Amino acid sequence: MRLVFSFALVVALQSPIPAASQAHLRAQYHARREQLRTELPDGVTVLFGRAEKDTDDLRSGFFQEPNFQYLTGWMEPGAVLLLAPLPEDQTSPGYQGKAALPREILFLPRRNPEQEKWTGRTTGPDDPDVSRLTGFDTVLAADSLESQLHRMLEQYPRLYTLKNRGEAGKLQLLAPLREISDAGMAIARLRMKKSPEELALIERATEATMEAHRAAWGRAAPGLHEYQVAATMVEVYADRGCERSAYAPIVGSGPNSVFLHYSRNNRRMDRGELLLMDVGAECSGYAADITRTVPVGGKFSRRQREIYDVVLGAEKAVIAAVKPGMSLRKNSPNSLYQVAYDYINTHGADLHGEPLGKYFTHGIGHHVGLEVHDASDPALPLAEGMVITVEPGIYIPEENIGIRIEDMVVVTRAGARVLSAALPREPGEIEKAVAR
Ligand SMILES: [Mn+2]
Repeated sequence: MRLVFSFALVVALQSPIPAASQAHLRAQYHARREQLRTELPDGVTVLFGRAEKDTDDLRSGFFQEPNFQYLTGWMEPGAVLLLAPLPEDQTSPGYQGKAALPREILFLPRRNPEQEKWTGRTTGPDDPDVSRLTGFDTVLAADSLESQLHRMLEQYPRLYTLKNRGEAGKLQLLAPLREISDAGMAIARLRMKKSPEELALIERATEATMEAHRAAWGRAAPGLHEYQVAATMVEVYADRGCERSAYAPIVGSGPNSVFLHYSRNNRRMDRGELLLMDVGAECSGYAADITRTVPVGGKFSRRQREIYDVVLGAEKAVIAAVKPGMSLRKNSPNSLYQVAYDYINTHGADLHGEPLGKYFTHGIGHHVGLEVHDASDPALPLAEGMVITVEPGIYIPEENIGIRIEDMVVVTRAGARVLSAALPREPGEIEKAVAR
């Protein structure tokens, strides 16, 4: 049941699913917009969904802007969301004018038969069932945004949008005399804590990603190219119903294992090398992010194993330290990064007898959700219901050793639950799984 439901979360608005869950989904998106209004009580918020032509990249199809998806669930291109704050005290001056305005409007582009020949049927603002399909009482044509915005701005002083998006400039043209404030942090703070429905989707992405890693272990062998391993992994999660990769697969063998975001994936691997796979699925919009490092041919060298054990020890130390109040930031009193760094720097050594801390060259983790590096307010400590990765690594180019172990973790009331715990990390188990 949960699977059926969670699968429905994103596609609900376009596919026939039971009326009860449609109502539930609409209620969830609506509740998020209500929360945002509470966060931004003094102004009008305008958010732009992605347009069909936002990018010239022909390698990927349309996908929705994640903040827009979070607040509306609407997955068609070119939509705009306009939110007014919650109605205030009814006795205050000006209340009558505000009460006459819609609290929220979804703007949709008018249907365009020429465009539909290329990209398919869209929902238009005049479609008779548009309110039911979108979950919005007021749905208007996108070309009326300007007039509606001006009506709203007569009543409210401030204007919010996502300032890092290109449309912020467009909005400034529509309201040249207004200072535009950023809604990004307020939405990020909402997105940090995952609902049970979101957790179910993240678990589904994690399951599919674990299966992809297992398939890669069965395939990786001397003579194979990195992209072949990547292809096997992508095939597995696509076959499990995940629509795309959450990020470009990172499959690095031997000397490539030390490059943090290596994605050329074009090298032929040899026996005895390390193979680092940082690959994750996106399912119904939600990402997973898992890394394992395995020995090609099935046996870690003594030195590889030494370094592996340090990374694994650091990962375990960090997971044991995860709880509400801890932080992902490097320089904070409850820093999980510091836990990893201290472990790494006090275990093992490089070829010159130096401690290994300097080879841990990135952060300890990040939030995961609609985006693999999910929106977050870095000043906020971890809290129950947040989903993060824990991913210590050691990269020693001089030895062609790059090892990262990355797991998906939910912060619980007292500690952590590792969503990817079923995917082996112990070196003995890994060797068994890749042996040939
Ligand atoms: Mn990561």
